[in-house]
Amino acid sequence: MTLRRELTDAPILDAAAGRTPSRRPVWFMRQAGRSLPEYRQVREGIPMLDSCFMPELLAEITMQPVRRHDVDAAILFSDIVVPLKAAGVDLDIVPGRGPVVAEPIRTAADIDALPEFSPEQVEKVQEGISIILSELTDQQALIGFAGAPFTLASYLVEGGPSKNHERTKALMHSEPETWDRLMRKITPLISGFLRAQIDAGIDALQLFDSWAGFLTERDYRRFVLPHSTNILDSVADAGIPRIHFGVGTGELLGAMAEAGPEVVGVDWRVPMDKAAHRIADSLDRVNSGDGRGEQARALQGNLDPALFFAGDDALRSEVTRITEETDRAISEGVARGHIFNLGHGVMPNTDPEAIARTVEMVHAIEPLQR
Ligand code: 1CP
Repeated sequence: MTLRRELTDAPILDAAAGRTPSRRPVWFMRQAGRSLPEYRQVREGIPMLDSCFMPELLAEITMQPVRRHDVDAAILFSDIVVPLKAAGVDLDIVPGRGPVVAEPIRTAADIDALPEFSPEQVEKVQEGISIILSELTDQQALIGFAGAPFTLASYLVEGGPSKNHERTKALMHSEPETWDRLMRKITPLISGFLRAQIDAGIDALQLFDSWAGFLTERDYRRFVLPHSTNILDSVADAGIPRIHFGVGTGELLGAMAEAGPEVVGVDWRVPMDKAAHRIADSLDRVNSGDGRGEQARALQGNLDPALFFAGDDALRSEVTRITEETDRAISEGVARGHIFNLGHGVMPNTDPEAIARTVEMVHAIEPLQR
């Protein structure tokens, strides 16, 4: 087991904790990957899921965007289906499509037959984390991650990427007990994968509930929130910032904040100040009496990834708008800090130069003094 690094001057950790960072922290979801020619080169001929279990390769891919773009964090190169694969579920990541599960999970018997996860299955990932930590500076954080139960369950139930998640929704509504059984089966796997990364020394973690935005708030609260809360609770003792993010989650921001993360990732559709108010209002309602400032969370986001295609003037004006909105929310006491990011991942054919220039634009704006 690795001892956790003591990072006293890492902008991301300062922003997550509500301290003034030495510069405005920025990283991008999917910053590693197909937008980078050096990624395409090292991945050539190596299947995606194989690369996630090759320590030197996964460390190299994780470091590529950090070297090239001067972002303030690395995100572990892996995938949300890695713990399922490691445990022995028959699945693959199909180029151009995404994760495909050989035998979709739809009955109680299928759920009971899912294999258990144990940390030795991801030793190669832990070795990769050690290499990455030896290459990062003390200002750069390593973010580990896992898929949240709804998003992971969607791949298992649908058998692959889904446009409407209809089988998953059908299962939760028609057989709530079976749904609950599935949630209780995959929760330890997700917690276990996060714990393995924590033991290897990650500095922060993100729980991706990418597809939660397909649910109504009512269904999210009933079928998902208790399980995501359990996962975040299970890793609270690590004392590292926990980020929670989903796409199209404008209506769910308050509920997702109730799951307990220090940082809420905001999709690009919602203005940051509005997001902050929704979160603070919701937390105020559940923890009445604690005072508004206590309810504030740090926010992460939320540039539309399509803006990388729009040229520098448009990019600069969006970067300015987003930082101003967030600074206003921080000044009003409804947000605790800001980690600049996208409102979803980098698209594969993005020009890496536009990404690097955006990092410069964010770093050029003085952080709000706290
Ligand atoms: O061959 C390839 O290059 C495959 C493309 C690819 C990559 C680069 C996949 C398949 N996964 C990844 C890496 C990955 N996946 C990272 C790496 C770190 C980084 O951000 O730089 C991360 C964080 C993920 C997490 C992930 N996988 C999510 C959550 C984040 C999000 O984008 O919402 C999801 C939903 C997946 C599933 C997945 N894996 C791959 C694809 C193409 C998909 C999405 C498929 C779909 O649309 O349903």
